Amino acid sequence: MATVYLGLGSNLGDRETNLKEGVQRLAPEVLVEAASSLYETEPVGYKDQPWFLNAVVRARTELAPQTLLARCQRVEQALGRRPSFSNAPRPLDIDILLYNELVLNTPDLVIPHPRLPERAFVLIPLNEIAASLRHPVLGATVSELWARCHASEQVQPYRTGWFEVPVAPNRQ
Ligand code: PH2
Ligand code: MG
Ligand code: MG
Repeated sequence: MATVYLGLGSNLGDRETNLKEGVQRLAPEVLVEAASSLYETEPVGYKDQPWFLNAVVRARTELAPQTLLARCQRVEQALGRRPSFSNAPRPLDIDILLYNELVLNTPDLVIPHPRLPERAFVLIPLNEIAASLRHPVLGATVSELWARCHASEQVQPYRTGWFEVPVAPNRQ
């Protein structure tokens, strides 16, 4: 069983519903066991698009990294995401940030997520649920990464308690 951290983002449609639906549709293969607050964030990269809602979740899964990626992409598509240019607006984006202590470099999947250290919209929610977690390549904790991050995009608290972790008998 692996512990993974996923970054969620939405800036099209009903953003909060998209994030909730996305988390629900990852089950039962990917069980979310903790969620950060929601943050409303200024777009990074391609600027001419609506602001995002972002969150980070911790989940447990038996899926191998590539299978987890495929699972995340299927959920993105189910929520209406279609192929587009990189950094384009989307109803739902699910990025694998960390997978246990794994370091993986393949053409279609890099873990830890390569842009994690430079994104406030990832570090702020990740710091909320995993401040003392250590980055397996950089050796720094999430709170240290956040302290030394120079990101300048605006990140505003949006709401807490958007996702209730379900109490299921088969979670162990
Ligand atoms: N995702 C991107 C590019 N830019 N900006 C914000 N604020 N939030 C995102 O989730 C985001 C982004 C590519 O996936
Ligand atoms: Mg992304
Ligand atoms: Mg993505």
